Amino acid sequence: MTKKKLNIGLVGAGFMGRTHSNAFRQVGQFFNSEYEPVLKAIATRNAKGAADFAENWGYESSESDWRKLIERKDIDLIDIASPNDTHAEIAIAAAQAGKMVMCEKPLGRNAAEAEKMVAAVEAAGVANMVWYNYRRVPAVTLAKQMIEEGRLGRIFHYRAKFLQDWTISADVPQGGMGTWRLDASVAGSGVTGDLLAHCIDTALWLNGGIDSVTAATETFVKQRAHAVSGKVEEVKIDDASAFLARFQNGSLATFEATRYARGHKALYTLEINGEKGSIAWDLHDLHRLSYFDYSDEGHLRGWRSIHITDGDHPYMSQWWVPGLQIGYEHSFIHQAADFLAGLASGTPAAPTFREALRTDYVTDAVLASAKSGRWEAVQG
Ligand code: 4PW
Repeated sequence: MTKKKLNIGLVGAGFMGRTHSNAFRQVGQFFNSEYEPVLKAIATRNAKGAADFAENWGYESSESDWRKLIERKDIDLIDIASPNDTHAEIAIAAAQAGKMVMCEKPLGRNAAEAEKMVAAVEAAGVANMVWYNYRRVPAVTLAKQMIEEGRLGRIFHYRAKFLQDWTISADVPQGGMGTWRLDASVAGSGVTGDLLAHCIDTALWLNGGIDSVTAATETFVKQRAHAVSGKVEEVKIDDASAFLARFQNGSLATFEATRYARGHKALYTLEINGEKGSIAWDLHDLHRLSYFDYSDEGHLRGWRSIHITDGDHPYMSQWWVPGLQIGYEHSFIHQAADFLAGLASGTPAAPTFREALRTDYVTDAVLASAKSGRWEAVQG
C-alpha cells in the first residue's frame, strides 16, 4: 500500500524533541497506518544544534527559526517540543498557516493562553493533540478499560503523586537550556504545570471532571542565579504543590508533586479506590497494575499483580512476545500511533487541545487556591 506522507516539522531539540522524534521514527515499524511520518525538518535557535539534531535523528533539513518551518509548503504538521513560553505563539501561527499541530504539555502557561490555542486550531480546522504520554502506558490504558468495564464500581478516592529531587541544591540555576522549568516566566508555574499536569490529565481521563480544589504550594529556595545572565533573581515557581479535589462523580482526591523528595527521580504513582475494587500503578514498575477485586472468593481475596506484557493488553500485541517488556519511550510511540489512527478514522486522538485545556483550568485553580487559601471552583 502506498502510504500518505505526513511531513513533520519539529520545533525544539531538547529532551522532548528526542522523545517525539523517536516516536515518529518508530511508529510505522510497529503500528500499521495509512500515514507515514516523514522527518522533514527540525528548528531550534542554535543553527549548529539544529543541524546536529537533524543528522542524529534523520531529519532531512534544519532551520534556526521556527517561523521558517511554518512558511514551508512541504511541511504538514508542526510538532512543538520547545519551552512552554513558545507554545502559544507557534501553535497559533502554525494553525493559521493550515498546519496540523501537536504540542508538548502543558498546552499553555495558563488557561488564558491555552484558550487562544484552542480557538486557533478550531478556527483553522486542523488536527491537533497534546502529548500527555502517560495515558499511553499500557497499564494506565488498561486501568481506563477496567473502569469503563465497571470493575471498580462507584469511585470513592483518587490519589496521585509525582515526586522528583533534582532542584534541591540552591546552586541549580533558573532559566536557560535545561533549567527553564525553574523560570516562571518561561514555564508558567513550577511542579503544578510540569508534574501535576500529568497527574491531572490522567485523572480527568480515568475519573472524569474536577469541580473544585484546595491547594498549598511552597517555594523552598527563594533565590537562584539566572543560567544566562548570572544575576541572582527571586524564584517565582512552586517547588512543591499539593491539593485536595472534589470530582464531579463525588469522589475525593489528593494530588502531590515536588522536586524536593530526596531519592525520587520520577515517581509517578496513582491509586483509585472504588466500591467493588481498587487499582494502583507506579511508573517505576510501569508494566504492573495492582488490582484488588472484592468479588473474589473470600479465602482468595487479595491484591493481585497484573504483569501487562500479554497480547491481550493495550498496545502490547504490536511489540514483542508475551512476557517481554517495553519502556517510557513507548508511551510516546503509542501516542503517535493513536494520532495517525485518528487522522485515518476522522475521530481525533485524545487529548485534543480542547480536552487538554481542562488540565490548564485545574492547574490555574490549584495556583489560585494556593494564593487565596480557599477552595476554588474549576472553570470549564
Ligand atoms: O513532562 C515531564 C517533565 O517535564 C516528564 O514526564 C517528567 O518530568 C520527566 O521530566 C519532567
